[in-house]
Amino acid sequence: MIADLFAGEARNERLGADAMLLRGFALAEAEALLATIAVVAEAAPFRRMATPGGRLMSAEMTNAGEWGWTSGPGGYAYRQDDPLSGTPWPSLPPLLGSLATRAADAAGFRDFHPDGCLINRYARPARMGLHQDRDEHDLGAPIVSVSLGLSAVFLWGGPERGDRTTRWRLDHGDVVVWGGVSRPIFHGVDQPEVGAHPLAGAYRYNLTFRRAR
Ligand code: MD3
Ligand code: FE
Repeated sequence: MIADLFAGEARNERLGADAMLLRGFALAEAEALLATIAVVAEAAPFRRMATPGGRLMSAEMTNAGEWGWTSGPGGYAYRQDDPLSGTPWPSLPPLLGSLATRAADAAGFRDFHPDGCLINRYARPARMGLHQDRDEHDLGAPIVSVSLGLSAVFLWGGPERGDRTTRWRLDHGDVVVWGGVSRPIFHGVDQPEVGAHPLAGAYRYNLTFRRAR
């Protein structure tokens, strides 16, 4: 297949200032990443978290690394312990950390060393509405996002909630790096496409590597 000639080779697109889509950047490691997600989820199972307003988010989440993002009646917070077990989140496997560092580097952000990885799992009709990520201490650090499994349309807005959005299809193995002026931009993601992915079944996974502290 022609596509195989390009497997693992990044094809880059600019979403906006300081936001770079590295097509296929994680393709060579995708199976290992999915296996790692399964190991993490044995210790820290996927769960739907409650919003501060009392609704359940439709995406299921878990975390790896020193700091894990959580949501509940008390608000949003990065925590070192999984509230379900009271024990630390599973450690961030070196494979994941180095992938994030390499992707950030490829997008021009040097020395990115994440201290947490939020793992989102979407099965239709799960989606994520427009929001900003601003719970991180150092908003100067980028976020690296890796998409696996079923494809979905990502919505990329502006600094105000009502700003127009552009739509980007994120496929298995795609990596996006967001830093600088892109950090406070409103964004969200539609439910995954219909179907089954050969490696991930009915799911889309998204890993976001973050510097929380
Ligand atoms: C742009 N996740 O976990 S990843 C999230 O597909 C989140 O699961 C979506 O938004 C998902 O917070 C989109 C892309 C992403 C992640 C963080 C960002 C884009 C971002 C932070 C700032 C700007
Ligand atoms: Fe986000």
